[in-house]
Amino acid sequence: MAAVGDARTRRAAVRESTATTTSLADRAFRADVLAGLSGRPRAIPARWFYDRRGSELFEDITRLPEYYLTRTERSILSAHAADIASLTGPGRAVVEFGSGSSAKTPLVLSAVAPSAYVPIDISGEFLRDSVAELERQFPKLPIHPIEGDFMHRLVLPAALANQPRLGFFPGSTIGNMNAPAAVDLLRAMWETLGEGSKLLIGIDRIKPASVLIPAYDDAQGVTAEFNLNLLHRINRELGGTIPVSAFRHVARWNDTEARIEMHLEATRDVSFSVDGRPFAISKGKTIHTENSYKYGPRDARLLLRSAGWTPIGEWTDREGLFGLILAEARAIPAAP
Ligand code: SAH
Ligand code: AVI
Repeated sequence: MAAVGDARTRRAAVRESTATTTSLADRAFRADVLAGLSGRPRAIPARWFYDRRGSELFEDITRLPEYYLTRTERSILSAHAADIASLTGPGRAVVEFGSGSSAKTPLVLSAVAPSAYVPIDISGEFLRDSVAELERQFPKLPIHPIEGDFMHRLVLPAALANQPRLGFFPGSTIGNMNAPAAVDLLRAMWETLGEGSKLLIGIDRIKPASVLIPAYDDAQGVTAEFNLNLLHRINRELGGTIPVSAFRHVARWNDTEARIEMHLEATRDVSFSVDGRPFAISKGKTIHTENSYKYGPRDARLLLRSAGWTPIGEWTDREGLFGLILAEARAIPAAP
């Protein structure tokens, strides 16, 4: 993963590191797609949604009336920025995981008087545009973007050595992992940020399917386009011949697992190739493309504790749709 240096050399360093990061990402994308189409059930990890087009479509999703998550989390952040800042204290380096457009970041940066900002995202071009915008808004703040997969080991820029840290993981992106992967990631964040660090994390809550399904299957079809863009991406980047119009977007609430599932369902028997390898999918069969797990308040706190993060503050909206938790990395005590 590519950590990027000081302001003077940042752009050149990003360009240099991007070549390596990109070719590693290309290989990982190819491997995940070929394995995912060969396995049963067919499934491709959700992180591959985010090429430039996918990141733009996600931004469109955040503005949909049905997609309550973004505006709710933003309203919680605005309402409680001062409380959050008094619990974190000033002068921390803010490290954001899956920063995307960094649209919510100014709310945090303005409140916590950070010493530096480190946005991490797999969607490189989009990350660079977001950083350029933030540099305009916070001209004195050192910004060190990292293009890469936050599921892999992460080395923070040397400039952050000895600086206290605040992790920021908004948007309920943690919900796109199953519980073991979520705990692994939270533990890795603990290791990366270090004991005494804080983590501000947004986690979407369990609620009726009548609210959840439209949030993931909106009337304008933007989420459908976001999901189908994965097939376009496979065709573009992996020499695929997938007939995209033969697939439809499906969003399901799986109550047992407490998750929204997104699938791409074949509307007829199809055969195609990817990277020269043949595949066939029968009518009605799906490719599972995303899980979005939802958590009750106690579940969310347990998840954090399981990875060594002790909740020290929690905020929600009036309807209790979404939870924002501030947690502290404490040494994990021996039982009991
Ligand atoms: N934090 C923003 C964006 C959420 S969308 C918000 O709250 O609105 C999820 C973001 O995480 C996308 O920008 C995507 O590119 C990024 N992402 C998803 N999986 C990732 C991974 N494994 N490593 C790094 N970034 C990832
Ligand atoms: C980024 N992530 C938390 C979004 C979610 O709600 O699971 C991605 C998304 N998928 C469909 N709509 C939005």
